Amino acid sequence: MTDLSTVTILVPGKMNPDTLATLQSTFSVVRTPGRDISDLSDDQQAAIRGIAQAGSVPEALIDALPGLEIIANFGVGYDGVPAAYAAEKGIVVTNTPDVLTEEVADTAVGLLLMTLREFPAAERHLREGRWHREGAYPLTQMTLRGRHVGIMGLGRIGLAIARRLEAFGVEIAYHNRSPRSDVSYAYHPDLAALASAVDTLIIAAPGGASTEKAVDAAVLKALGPQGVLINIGRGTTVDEPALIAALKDGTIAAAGLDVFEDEPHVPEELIALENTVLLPHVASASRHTRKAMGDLVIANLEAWFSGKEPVTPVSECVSAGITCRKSAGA
Ligand code: NAP
Ligand code: 8YV
Repeated sequence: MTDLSTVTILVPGKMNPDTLATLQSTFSVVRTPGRDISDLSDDQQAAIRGIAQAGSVPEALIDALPGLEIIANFGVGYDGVPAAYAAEKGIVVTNTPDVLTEEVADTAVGLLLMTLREFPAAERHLREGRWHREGAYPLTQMTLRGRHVGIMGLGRIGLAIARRLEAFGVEIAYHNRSPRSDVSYAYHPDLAALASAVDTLIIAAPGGASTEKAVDAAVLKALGPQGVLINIGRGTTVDEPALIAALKDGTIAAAGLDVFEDEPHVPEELIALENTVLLPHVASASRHTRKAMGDLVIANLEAWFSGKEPVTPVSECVSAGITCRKSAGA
């Protein structure tokens, strides 16, 4: 049985403080401010057997760590981790599915209502004393009533959003690369066709090459002038300049965004627009859910270094058949 306190884990950059504290009390943790490990000695680099991180892992970092066995990603989305590259080298990647699904779906529905019913602007109206001085906040042009919602990415989170929206009495359709056999919502194999069929498009798909700029000018045009875009997936899935143009010229009506192409940089043009509601990537950001994510990061590392299979390996590692330890007792 491996003594986990002898196992060296690199934790680069920001990490949830409670998770970091548990990592530090369980493993031998090496901290670096970012992904540059040039300040670590050769011995320190050679000792690293695991990475626990939120964000990205450059291929060069993987190449620089000869003893690396596992990358435990703090987050379900692992578009910042070259999982296929790691798998080729026999390095396991894990993520944090399921434990954040309900929180993120709650946020998506909240963001949808905030965007349609202009709640942030209505609240500002009250706080600025304008209700008292000028009277009631104007009636909103938009409502959830009668809306037809399309979901790009009907996976764990997309389905949790759909189930919530069923209770709101709206019609639902979706686009994935493959249809699901367990739902009766209308399936559209083409994203632009989904956008044409609905007036509200919610993105809950992963980032990465397969979804890069999938929501482009043509999809926004198909969504139409009553159209509302909600993105809680990844910013890279939306062509941001095309979205800004569409919001400015009335191609679509409004957008609610929790994620952006180049976080934490949000284009000034998006911030200046009145028909946007912008959140700083907070969909899973409660103490409750972040603790559950951190616990799963730790459970994956503990399982691996105790000689067991990781709890939640990503699909690239499962397909590569590398979820068992490379060498027992290593
Ligand atoms: P999931 O269960 O794997 O669902 C992903 C869904 O997207 C699947 O239905 C998949 O269906 C579909 N999809 C994948 N690639 C696609 C493509 N190229 N085109 C169209 N559809 C595609 O993942 P999840 O747990 O629901 O998480 C989804 C994503 O949400 C994460 O990857 C992450 O980026 C994002 N997220 C954001 C936050 C936040 O804080 N804003 C929090 C958590 C998660 P097919 O395989 O059939 O295409
Ligand atoms: C977190 C997320 O904000 O799980 C994801 O994919 O985007 C979010 O839950 C992020 O992972 C924290 O680093």
